[in-house]
Amino acid sequence: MIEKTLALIKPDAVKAGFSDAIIGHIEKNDFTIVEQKTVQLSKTEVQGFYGDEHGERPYFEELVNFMSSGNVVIMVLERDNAIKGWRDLMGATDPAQAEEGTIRKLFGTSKGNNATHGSDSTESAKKEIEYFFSS
Ligand code: IDP
Ligand code: MG
Repeated sequence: MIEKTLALIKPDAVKAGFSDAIIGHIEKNDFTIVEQKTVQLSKTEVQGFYGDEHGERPYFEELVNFMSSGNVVIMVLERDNAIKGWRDLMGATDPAQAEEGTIRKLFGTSKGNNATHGSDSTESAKKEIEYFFSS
């Protein structure tokens, strides 16, 4: 089934100059980038994005500071089975646990600084795409 998912290149990877390489992996895996913008998120925008799910977690403040620390590349990816396909291509949350060849293994440095984000379900994909690309 053709789906859309939200993908985000996090500030660690943008700062390290990995954006083009990550986009190369995306294109090589047959995703179409249907929306793309580069922005620096405010703390309030990050809290709005992650707060419902992670607001009570001990790492939440670190996550908000990190995600607002520099530019991010926010994309909508379209493909057959895009949601799971992008999660698989990213690999596990902790780069140390991620499989060889995955984006987080290649470009992430810690569980927090893990290079990319991807929606984890149909509902979150819809919500996250609307959060950044409604208008
Ligand atoms: P996911 O990005 O693979 O869906 P989640 O568990 O939903 O992983 O966590 C969202 C984001 O919060 C992670 O990608 C990571 O940047 C950050 N995070 C999760 N757990 C930790 C942690 O234990 N320490 C620091 N940051 C974390
Ligand atoms: Mg998640």
